[in-house]
Amino acid sequence: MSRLPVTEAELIERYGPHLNLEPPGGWNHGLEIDREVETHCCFCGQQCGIKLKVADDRVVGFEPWYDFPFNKGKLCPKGVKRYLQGSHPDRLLEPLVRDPGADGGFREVDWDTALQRTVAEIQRIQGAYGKDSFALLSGVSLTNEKSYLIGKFARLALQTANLDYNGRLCMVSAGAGNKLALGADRAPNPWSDIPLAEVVFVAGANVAECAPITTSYIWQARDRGAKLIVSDPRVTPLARTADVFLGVRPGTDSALMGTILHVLIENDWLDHHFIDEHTSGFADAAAAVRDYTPQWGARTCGVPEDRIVEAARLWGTSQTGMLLHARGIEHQSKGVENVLSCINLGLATGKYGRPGAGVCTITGQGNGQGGREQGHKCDQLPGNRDITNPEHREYVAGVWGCDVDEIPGKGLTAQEIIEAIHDGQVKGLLSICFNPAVSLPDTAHTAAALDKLEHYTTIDFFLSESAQHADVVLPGSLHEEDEGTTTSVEGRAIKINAAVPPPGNARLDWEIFLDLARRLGRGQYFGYENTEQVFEEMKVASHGGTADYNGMTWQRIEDEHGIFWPCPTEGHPGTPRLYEGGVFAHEDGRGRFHAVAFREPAEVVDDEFPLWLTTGRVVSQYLSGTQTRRIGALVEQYPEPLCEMHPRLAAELGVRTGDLVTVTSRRGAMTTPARVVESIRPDTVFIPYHWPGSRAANQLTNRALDPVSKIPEYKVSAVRVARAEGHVEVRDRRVTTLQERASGGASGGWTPGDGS
Ligand SMILES: Nc1nc2c(c(=O)[nH]1)N[C@H]1C(S)=C(S)[C@@H](COP(=O)(O)OP(=O)(O)OC[C@H]3O[C@@H](n4cnc5c(=O)[nH]c(N)nc54)[C@H](O)[C@@H]3O)O[C@H]1N2
Ligand SMILES: Nc1nc2c(c(=O)[nH]1)N[C@H]1C(S)=C(S)[C@@H](COP(=O)(O)OP(=O)(O)OC[C@H]3O[C@@H](n4cnc5c(=O)[nH]c(N)nc54)[C@H](O)[C@@H]3O)O[C@H]1N2
Ligand code: SF4
Ligand SMILES: [Mo]
Repeated sequence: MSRLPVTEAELIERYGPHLNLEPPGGWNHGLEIDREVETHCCFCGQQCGIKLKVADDRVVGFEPWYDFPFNKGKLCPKGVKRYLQGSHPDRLLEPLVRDPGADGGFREVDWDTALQRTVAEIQRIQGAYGKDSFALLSGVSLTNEKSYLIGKFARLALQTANLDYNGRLCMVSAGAGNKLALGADRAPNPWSDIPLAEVVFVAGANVAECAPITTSYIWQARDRGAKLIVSDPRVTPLARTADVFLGVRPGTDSALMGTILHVLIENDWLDHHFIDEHTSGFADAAAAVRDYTPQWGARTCGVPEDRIVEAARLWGTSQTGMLLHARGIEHQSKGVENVLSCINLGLATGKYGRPGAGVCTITGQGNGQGGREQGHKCDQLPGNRDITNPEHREYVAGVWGCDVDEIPGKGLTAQEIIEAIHDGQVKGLLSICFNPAVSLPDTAHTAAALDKLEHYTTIDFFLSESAQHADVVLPGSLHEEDEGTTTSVEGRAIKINAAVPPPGNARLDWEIFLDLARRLGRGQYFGYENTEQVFEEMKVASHGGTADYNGMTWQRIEDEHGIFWPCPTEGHPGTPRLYEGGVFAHEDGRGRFHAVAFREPAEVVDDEFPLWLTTGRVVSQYLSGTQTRRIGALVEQYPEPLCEMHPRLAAELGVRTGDLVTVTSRRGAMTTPARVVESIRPDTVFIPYHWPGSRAANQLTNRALDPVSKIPEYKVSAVRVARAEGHVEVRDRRVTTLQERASGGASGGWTPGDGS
């Protein structure tokens, strides 16, 4: 087992500090290409079309796919380099079982041995402690078909209520807000609406780095004269070009949006006809912001008063406008309230159901949209149905051919499952496409939970940091090895095509679940021969739900370059824009305002922890990093987490770029190089979270959850920062560019009086 490096130190020893595996001249120099396969990028929710080049059953490169309408051949650095994962020497090729005596802590076994071990443990644990003592955690880098299958597997094969997914760390605040206010959960607009907007308001989204293709839609709007408003504690690359930059203090978005609503009301920049005819609850929402004057908003959010008023004026006096939000406002213990306060601004000004008008969340993971519809959330059945609703249960039981009582009730959410492991309620875990050891808040707490499990099986194609805690590791499939559909940021279902078979003894993810179901004696519910059959059942299961795929076929999806849901019947063209004519998805057709009163984040700064910490992403790394930390060119671009801080704070601490700093919170401490930039609030530091172990930002973050969505508050913790011994050369290639541009006088540079 010497092939499997298990610790960070071993990885570094083996591959060098930057894991750069690409030989000079590239791996695929001079190879003859057998075929090009039209498919989509495996990474973010933009789901860019891409053509993968295949030689000798290996993906060896890519070509732009100019015909796919969303990205028209454009790709970001991750899309360009994604093809380097498949042939990576760390790829898992055989099932593994934990063996403390073996080199690397694991021993290779055959599939039968591995699966029997897992099944025996499921049966032992469920026999001793009850069905719900075995939990399943899933992920939304998986296709719709796999999400659907896993939801059904948990309910009918494992028979546990405790199934949840990594979208819980990502999209759930937006999902809950959308459903509460609008009745359906999807960005209401196709992205082709963005260029039609007179105002684009980007709230808590680092568009250029995390949704790179969306930038080009915003540029198109700019070319037509659109104004740009950005709210973020950091001057992100996009924010450098903004007309109005609102440098909010972390955790104050509902105060900012509430103040904007107050100003809209004071100036009568409202669409009264829309409010009267198409909404309910305006009076209560207005009452909640009665005292949210610009002075109060400025004090609370740390943003100059006149900028808030200017943002309100631009939004309120324009005919069209799009508000795009992402995790900056959603990753909070009031994530749902933040989303609702954005939707209030859309409803108040009638910005729904028309070209160029809408409030949209930008989805995160590849299938962040579809994966939150097909029923692998703890409270959900396919079609975005509610697992506690008797009619919804009855319908799905009919499709599954089971007794309705066989479908368990609502289970625990992802973070609650970790707490339940600590409490001894959950004893066994199966996970796929989820790396909680890196991605959940408070990593020490997560690691202790994983180690406390009586049994843990995980399915992955790399030995992730979570897999290193497992008893059984099953080698699953990479994106390009299986086919199915995903649903992109726009709500467009698209076709993922298989380019190559899984290498070695790795298997397709969905086949692993079928095998497990058979071994659990529940094979009768899982008689699929291929994933197209799963799709055919899934679309029936979704019929009549808000996310209705019933009229789609794989062939149509491919021929039409994707279909927007709802698409309830054969021949239905799909629905690029929701709520046309102001008709919302609630039974009364009205959009609902919500009264949102500002409250502070779960943790606030004090004398001991005087700075705000916020966390997020950089363009070249993806999520917990298991994939992108293995791609040399991406690692080169941003090799290690840097603690971004403002020059004023750096001067107070006596720190220059490259000096090591120790960042301490109530959960833990980490030491990492500083990066001094003018593009961040002086009272805030930012650390990207893509690294494990001692380099994990989640050593510091807070486990506080939003009461409705149960999303962790990744975006707000209180910390102190001190200079540590040592200095390293900072290799981040962006440092110069950012500093040069910021000092070049764009709206980016922080000026005293901008808050804090
Ligand atoms: N390169 C890259 N792209 C990705 C991913 C990746 O890992 N790497 N992941 C994908 C996934 S799953 C997701 S969820 C998306 C995430 O996409 P984004 O949400 O755009 O990315 P984040 O970096 O998490 O946070 C966005 C911004 O929120 C700001 N922010 C922090 N705190 C606050 C706050 O209190 N209020 C406001 N208004 N803003 C705040 C941060 O400064 C940051 O600029 O990206 C997707 N795309
Ligand atoms: N501090 C902080 N923490 C955060 C965030 C933040 O902004 N700040 N963001 C949060 C967000 S938005 C998200 S989405 C989560 C993401 O957190 P995770 O979902 O834990 O992150 P991933 O890196 O996607 O982990 C997925 C694992 O599944 C594997 N995998 C990927 N695709 C497949 C597949 O098709 N099949 C199989 N079998 N395995 C697969 C990968 O190798 C990887 O090990 O992190 C969250 N954590
Ligand atoms: S923008 Fe997202 S989908 Fe497109 S290439 Fe980059 S990571 Fe892939
Ligand atoms: Mo995400």
